[in-house]
Amino acid sequence: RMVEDDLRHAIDNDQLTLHYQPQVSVDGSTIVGVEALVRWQHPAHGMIPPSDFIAIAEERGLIVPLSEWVLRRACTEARRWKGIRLAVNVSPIQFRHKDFVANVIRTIAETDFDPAQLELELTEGVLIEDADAAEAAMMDIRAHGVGLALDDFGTGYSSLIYLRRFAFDKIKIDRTFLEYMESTGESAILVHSMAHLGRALGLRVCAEGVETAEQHRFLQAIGCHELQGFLFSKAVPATEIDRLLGLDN
Ligand code: G
Ligand code: G
Ligand code: MN
Ligand code: NA
Repeated sequence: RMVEDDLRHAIDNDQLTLHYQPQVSVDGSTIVGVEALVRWQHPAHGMIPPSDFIAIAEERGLIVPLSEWVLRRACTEARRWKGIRLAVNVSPIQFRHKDFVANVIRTIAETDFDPAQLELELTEGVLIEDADAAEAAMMDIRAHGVGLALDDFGTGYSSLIYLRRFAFDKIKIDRTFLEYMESTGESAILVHSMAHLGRALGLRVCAEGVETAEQHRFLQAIGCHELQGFLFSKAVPATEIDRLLGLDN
């Protein structure tokens, strides 16, 4: 109850903030997008990571207002970053809400954001429950020009079937595959296969969690399109993205 009241208060009183993690071209030279990642600056407990409150928001019926706050803030801030994509995470419960697509489209319109610059990151959990409804919502979103990425790719149960059935533009290879890549060799084979599969299906391939130059070289060699990870940048405040893009304000 207390956490719930606290979180509701945070949503209504701007205690939430967004950080943005750059997504770079595969040679590492150019920022091609940013992923919005929410943080909670709690007056008593300090910075609370999303892993600690997204699940609570989902359980307590707060994920819709929380997500609307995130999308509105992200579109408002990212509007000045011309020519780069804005990626926003979507929770399964948010996605299944009957007004999900309408809410997204309304927020884009109200913030005057270019739908072609927006990409929603869905996880497999989004698709599991009612595949027909999910398919319809995805078609609707894409018809409005918004892109769709399959997040955490490779970690679910039926990722391959989903690629055939659902209209994604991109896969994001989960960072757990990179974590142990150097040590085993098997992970490298899996990452290579996922990149090949994505490309063969005409999808953009993004690798997440890139931390070392060695991983970078490998991911470039196997034909990933985009990279994201601490080697390039952690998630940073909007003003830092301004600086990275050479905007002064
Ligand atoms: O930024 P960090 O590594 O702490 O993020 C942890 C998790 O929280 C990631 O899985 C990320 O997808 C999720 N997350 C971050 N921001 C949002 C958000 O705005 N909405 C949803 N649904 N998940 C988010
Ligand atoms: O599940 P999702 O992909 O949305 O989660 C993004 C999360 O991954 C964020 O919490 C972000 O902080 C984290 N992250 C981004 N880059 C790296 C990285 O290079 N290494 C590690 N360990 N985590 C990362
Ligand atoms: Mn993500
Ligand atoms: Na991910």
